[in-house]
Amino acid sequence: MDSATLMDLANTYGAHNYKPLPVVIEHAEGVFMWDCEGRRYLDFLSCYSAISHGHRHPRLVKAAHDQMDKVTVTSRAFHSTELGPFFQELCAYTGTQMVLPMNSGAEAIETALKAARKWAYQVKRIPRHDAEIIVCSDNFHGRTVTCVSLSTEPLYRDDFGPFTPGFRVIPYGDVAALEAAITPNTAAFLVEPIQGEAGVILPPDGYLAKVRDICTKANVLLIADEIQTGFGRTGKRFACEHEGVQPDLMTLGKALGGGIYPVSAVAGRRDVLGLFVPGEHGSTFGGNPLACAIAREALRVLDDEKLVERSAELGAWLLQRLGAIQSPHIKEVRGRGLFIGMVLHKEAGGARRFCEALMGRGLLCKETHDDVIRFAPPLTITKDQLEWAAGQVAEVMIEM
Ligand code: IF1
Repeated sequence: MDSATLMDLANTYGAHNYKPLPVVIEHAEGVFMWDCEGRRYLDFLSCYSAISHGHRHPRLVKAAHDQMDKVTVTSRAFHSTELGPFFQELCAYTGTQMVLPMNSGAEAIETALKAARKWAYQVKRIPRHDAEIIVCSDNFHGRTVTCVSLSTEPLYRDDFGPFTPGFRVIPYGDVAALEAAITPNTAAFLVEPIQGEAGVILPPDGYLAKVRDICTKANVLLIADEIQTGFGRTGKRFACEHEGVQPDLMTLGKALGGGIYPVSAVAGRRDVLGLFVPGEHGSTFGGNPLACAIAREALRVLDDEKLVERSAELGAWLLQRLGAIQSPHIKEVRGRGLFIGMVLHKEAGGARRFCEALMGRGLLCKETHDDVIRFAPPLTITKDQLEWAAGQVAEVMIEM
């Protein structure tokens, strides 16, 4: 079937909860994707950082095939050979003491919220069901009813109430607001080290370090949402490392699954995650052997191919190169590592039309919040490919 027919099918039988660019991906490899008509595109979205290893990385495909020839899912009613080693290796990679595996990022967020509330009642002795969790405006933590209950984006929440109670919203990057929002009932502060969906918003220098200090002093759990910023995307293993901050819990996802399989987890303090008792929390697929085998290899590939260092080096070049483009449309270029947002002036008429023009030139990226173009290629991209892409962006931003 050709692209038009396939798009019609999807439109006819699928809910319209997305408005995708009019391109139908037929196969992909490395940093490239091809549509049904054989056109090639450079992937500058990387499935929102799930494709940090590139499409179908050979080592990850092999790890998946090898595991599929043994056992794929068993439920957690039984142990499996991949589970313990995955837990140990993920703790080592994150510098934490314990992990709880799930599947989607939102499930990791829900798990972290439940862990924080349980810790509040059992350890901090907050009266049951009065626990409060502080979040930031313009956050994005997922699409479940609880995740949108703590969102400030009307589009994500308006038709989906009634909402989960117990959240307080403060401005992002505002240390004083955090201090003022903490009460004796505060269990945790949930924050993205860099706000991705909000438009790659970096906090003020030193913010995360001050937040760490405030949370420690107030006995409030610091939960870092590294689902999008994790695993090298920002030029460090995790974005908190830019300020040497170790959160009490961190939520992980996307690239942990190597671009092949949904794998997420909460990693953190043993005295928090250790509070879960058998039967209290779980999921059908969480920690399945196939997920563990792929995630273990994904961590090894990050190190073996120095993808974190590449992200830092190539990202610094890209930030400078995009920042040098002389275009009346560009208001600001910001980011860390290969996690960059180009903010356009309102007069530019919205970022989507620039993404459509770039698609016509063989570069696929995505706007966020109308006026920001997000650039997040796989961390395996080469300098030559990056130079070509930056050239396309420069031409579009100058010609349009
Ligand atoms: C969509 C956004 C990005 C995330 C952070 C948790 C989750 C996400 C920091 C939940 C997921 C995805 C969801 C996807 C588009 C994409 C996205 F625009 F929606 F916000 F990346 F910026 N924390 N982000 O970024 O993880 O349950 O999706 O596995 O919903 O359209 P998930």
